[in-house]
Amino acid sequence: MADARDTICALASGPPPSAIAIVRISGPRVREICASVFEAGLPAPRRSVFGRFVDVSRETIDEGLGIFMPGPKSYTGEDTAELYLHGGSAVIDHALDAICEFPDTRLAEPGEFTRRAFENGRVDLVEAEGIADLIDAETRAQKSLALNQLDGALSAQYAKWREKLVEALALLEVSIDFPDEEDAPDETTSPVTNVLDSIRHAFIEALQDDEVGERIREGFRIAIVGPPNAGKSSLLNRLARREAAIVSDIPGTTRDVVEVRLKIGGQIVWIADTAGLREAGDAIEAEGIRRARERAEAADLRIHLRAADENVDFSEAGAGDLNVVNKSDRKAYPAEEGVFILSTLTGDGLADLESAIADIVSAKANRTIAPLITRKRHRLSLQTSLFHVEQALDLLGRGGGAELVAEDVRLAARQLSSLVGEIGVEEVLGAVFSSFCIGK
Ligand SMILES: Nc1nc2c(ncn2[C@@H]2O[C@H](COP(=O)(O)OP(=O)(O)O)[C@@H](O)[C@H]2O)c(=O)[nH]1
Ligand SMILES: [Mg+2]
Repeated sequence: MADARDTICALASGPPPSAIAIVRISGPRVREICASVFEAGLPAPRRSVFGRFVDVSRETIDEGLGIFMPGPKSYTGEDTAELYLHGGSAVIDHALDAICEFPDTRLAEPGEFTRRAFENGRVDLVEAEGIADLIDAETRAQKSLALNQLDGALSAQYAKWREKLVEALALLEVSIDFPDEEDAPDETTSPVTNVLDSIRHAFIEALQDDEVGERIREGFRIAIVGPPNAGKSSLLNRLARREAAIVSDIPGTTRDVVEVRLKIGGQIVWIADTAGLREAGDAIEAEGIRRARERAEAADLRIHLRAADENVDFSEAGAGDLNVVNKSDRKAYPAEEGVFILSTLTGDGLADLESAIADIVSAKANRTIAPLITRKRHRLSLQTSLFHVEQALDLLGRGGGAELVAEDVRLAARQLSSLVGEIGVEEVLGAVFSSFCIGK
């Protein structure tokens, strides 16, 4: 990322043409830019003013509303301004060109406004991720997850745990500072153990969430599995309502995993069509089958598909999987509890399967009201933190020295600090902010 002292500008609204375009500016030159670009001069703070916008040669850019928001109480914490223009590309280009005429002023990189907000302490890292997620949210569930993260609810929980760890640390310091006092260890060890134990329980509980936060954010994974020619690719195409996978009567046609992204039951769902499970014909098919099994194992839901005119055997299916018999147009299959009967050729029975998938997925999503962990980064931090807490408890149990225990507690606390970005690891910051769109 470039120098924070530059003044940055960007189109903050969607691509042109649109009714209105919002151009955003942030940085030390905002006052100077507004004083010149707003024809009537620098407006009063936080007041929207209507007027003409002009470039350095006093040529009209457009007319519209403008707001000047002085730092530090602005989105980025710096002086910022927003121009509401007509949303045509010539207007937007002219406005951005005119602003970039000013010294040390340039177009913003993706996420740079939010990065500055983070650097100026306006949001922490978890909240910044919430902002990005809110913009990317396609489902209500994703939206409420993002809002919960953006308003600091998650950060508050992590902060609370961190405080507890610091509390444990303080108790340990007592026994480090007064090692000779007879009763010191007994008096302090037990409260430390209690604090650490309650944190351990809280971490384990948060981690045992079936990854529901990640699934809501990234999508639930469904795998269609079964023998060759059962109609797996046909089913995928039916669910996707397009020809995503190749259908043929040649067994072994599907060799790699074909995935489509759909919205079912108010959730994002990835449905994977896989190679038919059989003795492989060649090395490529064998690899396809290996991938099929791997995908099935990792999936949140498996659809076991069989053809009615073949040997129907669901012995591989596990509890919670969906058992489906296809090609009912070719051969009638007797109704059976827990088995969906359909024909991807005629479409019979498909609606029932779809609504069953919807029910399962939304039940999974609604298992917890507000899952804590929404991405791998959080999970890894929490797991590492838990590791150190357990290490500390183990040491305490074996009568280990307070210094050693304290070191693990410190490492556990550090993980939570880096999670919210208090201790900035540059690569983490880069990874988080580069996923943003320009203008945010
Ligand atoms: N009669 C009938 N044929 C089907 C049905 N579904 C798939 N097929 C046919 O079965 C063959 C294998 O289908 P495909 O989707 O490629 O199966 P996959 O190997 O499991 O992916 C193709 O010739 C399809 O046209 C169905 O419901 N009824
Ligand atoms: Mg196939």
